[in-house]
Amino acid sequence: MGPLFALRAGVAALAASLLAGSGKAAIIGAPEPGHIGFLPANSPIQYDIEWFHNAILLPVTIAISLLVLALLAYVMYRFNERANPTPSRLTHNGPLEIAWTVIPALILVVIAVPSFRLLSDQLIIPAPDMTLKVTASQWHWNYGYPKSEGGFSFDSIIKEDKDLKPGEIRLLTVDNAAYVPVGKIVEVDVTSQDVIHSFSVPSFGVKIDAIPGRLNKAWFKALQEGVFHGQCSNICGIDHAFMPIEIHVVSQSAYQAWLADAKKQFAHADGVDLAEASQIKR
Ligand SMILES: [Cu+2]
Repeated sequence: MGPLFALRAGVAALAASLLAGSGKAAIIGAPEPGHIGFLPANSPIQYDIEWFHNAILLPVTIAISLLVLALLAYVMYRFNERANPTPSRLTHNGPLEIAWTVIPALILVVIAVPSFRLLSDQLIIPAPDMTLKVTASQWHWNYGYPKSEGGFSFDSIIKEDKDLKPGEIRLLTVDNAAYVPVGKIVEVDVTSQDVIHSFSVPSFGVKIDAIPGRLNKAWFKALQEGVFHGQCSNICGIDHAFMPIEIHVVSQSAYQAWLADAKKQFAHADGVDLAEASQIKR
């Protein structure tokens, strides 16, 4: 966990309680006009990613760029043909060469420590409270809920512009969103049934390839309620840009209510699509 995590999680909790008071799920994890930088963080991993970027990578990048710029400016001023008509013939300087090898190596070590820690936090999945199976297809997502949650799955397909209701975001809204409970560890099992896609939800710090014949795992713990969007992030064909991800993070009671509803709406027999099964019989 990043040092700023506790403070920022507190701010997120405050925002969540304000949101709960308003009684509706606001869209939090989506871009806005003029937006730069990350989408609002909503998982411990994403807070750590932001901290790593803002506290480590940005300062290192800016400091090195300024140093190189200053050296270039000094060389241009001090060693140009007019200021320094007879140049030095020196070609080697042992201490200098050791310094400019060792110092960058040390900088990389400093970056590597939090980087590897973050990577292991992402890849070592804690004991999940629920598992969401995500199957990519050209060009939509299918969400599968395990037997413990009712055992059903459904396709999640982009809403066309003409079907959008007020407040729904063009190109990011789907017909059937996935629901997850707030504050619970959700394991995401990602695969594909045709080509390689990538399941990416920036606010959760999740981006993982969906590969046919393989099951890739990621996880997140959503810290506040709201609607969070993502997109397929691996060019997968002509409609790659039109397979958005929409995840609603809701309270446990709202999640149970949605489950009860979804079980009826997406009725499946033992994970087999009834429509598909009837086709097989014929
Ligand atoms: Cu895709």
